[in-house]
Amino acid sequence: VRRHRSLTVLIRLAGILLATLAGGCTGSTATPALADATDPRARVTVDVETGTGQDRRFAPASVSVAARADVRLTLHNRSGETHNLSFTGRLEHVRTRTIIEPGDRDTVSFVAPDPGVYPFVCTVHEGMNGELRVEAVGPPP
Ligand SMILES: [Cu+2]
Repeated sequence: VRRHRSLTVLIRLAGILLATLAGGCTGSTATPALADATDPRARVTVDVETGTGQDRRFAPASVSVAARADVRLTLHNRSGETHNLSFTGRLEHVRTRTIIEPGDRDTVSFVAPDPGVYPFVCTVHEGMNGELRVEAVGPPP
């Protein structure tokens, strides 16, 4: 009978200890998860292709990212001609190498600026253009 009682006490103590540990864990992991979800410097990968053959266009011609995101934008030249992707205006320092050969890719990295529309062109082909839409960072869902 005595043995049975001390076992019961041990089980109760273990239960209290587990409850305390679980509570401590929940409290310490909640904050970093929330911080990740609202991190304004989210990393974003953007893929743009050219049309094939002599189809001189960017596909898609309009891409969107969140303001202040760390953007890695890749242009994949799927055509039979050389192309590039060069921003104009406030983002004009962001450009791939001037000559991307057919089949090749080039990647540029930059921080998305304030919300707005930022045009880009291919400097080899007049009229071949697209836009980056930078969206305001909204409240977490
Ligand atoms: Cu071009």
